[in-house]
Amino acid sequence: MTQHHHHRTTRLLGSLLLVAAAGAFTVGAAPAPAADGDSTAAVPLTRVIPAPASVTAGGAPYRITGGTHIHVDDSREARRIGSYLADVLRPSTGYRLPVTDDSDRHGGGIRLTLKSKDKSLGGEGYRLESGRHGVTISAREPAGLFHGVQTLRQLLPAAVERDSRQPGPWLVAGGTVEDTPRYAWRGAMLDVSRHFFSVDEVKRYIDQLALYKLNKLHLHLSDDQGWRIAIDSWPRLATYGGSTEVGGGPGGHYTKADYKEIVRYAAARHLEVVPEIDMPGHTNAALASYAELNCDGVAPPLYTGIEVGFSSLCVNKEITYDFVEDVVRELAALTPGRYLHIGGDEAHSTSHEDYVTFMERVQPVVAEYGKTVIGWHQLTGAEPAEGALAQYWGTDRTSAAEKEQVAAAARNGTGLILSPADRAYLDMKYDKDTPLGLAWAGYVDVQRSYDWNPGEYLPGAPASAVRGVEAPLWTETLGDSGQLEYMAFPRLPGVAELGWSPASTHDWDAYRERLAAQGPRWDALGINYHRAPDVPWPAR
Ligand code: NGO
Repeated sequence: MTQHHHHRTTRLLGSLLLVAAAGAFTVGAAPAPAADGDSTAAVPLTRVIPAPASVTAGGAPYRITGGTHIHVDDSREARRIGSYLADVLRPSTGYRLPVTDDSDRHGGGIRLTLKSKDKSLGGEGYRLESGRHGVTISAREPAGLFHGVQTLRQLLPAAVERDSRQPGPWLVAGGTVEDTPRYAWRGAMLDVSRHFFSVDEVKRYIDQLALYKLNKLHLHLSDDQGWRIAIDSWPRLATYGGSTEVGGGPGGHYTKADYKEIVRYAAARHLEVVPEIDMPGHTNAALASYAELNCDGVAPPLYTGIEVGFSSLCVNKEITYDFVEDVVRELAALTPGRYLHIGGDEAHSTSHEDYVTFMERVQPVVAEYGKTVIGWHQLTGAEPAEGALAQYWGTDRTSAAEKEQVAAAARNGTGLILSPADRAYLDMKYDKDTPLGLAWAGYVDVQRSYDWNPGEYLPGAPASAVRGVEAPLWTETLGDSGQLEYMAFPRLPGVAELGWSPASTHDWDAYRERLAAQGPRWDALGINYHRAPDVPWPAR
């Protein structure tokens, strides 16, 4: 980030306070009644985000009525997903929708089964068939069934998302959807360090990610402004290092119980939590908490501004590696997922030599505790460990040499997660008038965030190295759910679609129509989205 950027954002924070004071950004403000269009016509099977891999429309629609049952197979997982679907449908339909484990028997209604024999569905795919007598979603794995349920939600009128009884009718168009993801990695990152977000705020975001079939929640748990996860062997990290945030607010941290609850909630929605401890830079909160981590033995004060690149762990002190190992051990124990993100970006206060030394010592520690390393793409300036993934966050202005360094690593086996900042960063302003966010990577309007191809994005990187995409949401300027939503919606679904849908479905003109149809859904859910001018939203 440039100096220019910092001045701009400092001024921005001033105007942000004025906007907040005027109450322009409220969460869950009473939405106007949804304009659902002709309420007797079913939503076309193609009007889903992410675009399904294959759709065959035709035949009579299914109508959910007061007599509909949700039939699940005899597995615990199918029952759990059936109950989740019932929880979505009951408040708005007002129907009982009992969940019964008799999907093997013939009959109509909604049927959820994990007994699909179709190997091509893989671990996340599903098949949805709808006709006069019912809707059947079949999959091989729970994640696929869950994604199928998200498709079913979008095939029902937007009003189905409301929490009070609505008139219906509740039609599901006839036909078949067969759907599997393009990429295994479809992530969203939330920066809980620059501003702290409560467990409930994180859960709210998880629910929004699940709607679009995202499957990774990357939590940026530490930075200069705050350390957000309790580490028993270094307790001051959280109690002191977590005690503030950008702007000087009270900050906060997750206890281990809080964190486990986030992991559980995410897992129930088929998202894997990927924890990040950023190092060796972006570490002021840790350095402020323990004087002995500093090369000069003096703890700096806590930091509440938005500069970057000024802090570094002391690469030549042994205690640094005791610290890293303790943190990695405790974090790995909290992490059922495979990955641990070690940051590695903007280590401007660490010499190149020290950076390489540090990464050489730290990556094996991650492996020792059974986890696979992810780093921001600067990790490719050192030697990425076997199996490591690099998260690319460059822009069109990134130098050819830096891009080539990442591409060379990719040719060498390092997997890539693509988060180009001038496309996928949800904290970039949409345009000059956006009251929140940053602009160091330029303005990112909805079309720009959607209109690129991850498979061909990085010159010289083999398409097979691309594991998927991730949309980071940095929170220097964002302090509550309403503000997160304003930046994430409507861009987040576009990144989700890049991660899920086959490239052959990619078409901005068709996408913006599908996206517009999500507006009434977000109104029904109380999501504070930006009514971007490049999307033809229906009138409210
Ligand atoms: C950069 C920087 C972060 C900022 C973010 C703001 C990365 C990987 N490091 O992205 O510290 O918060 O930009 O957009």
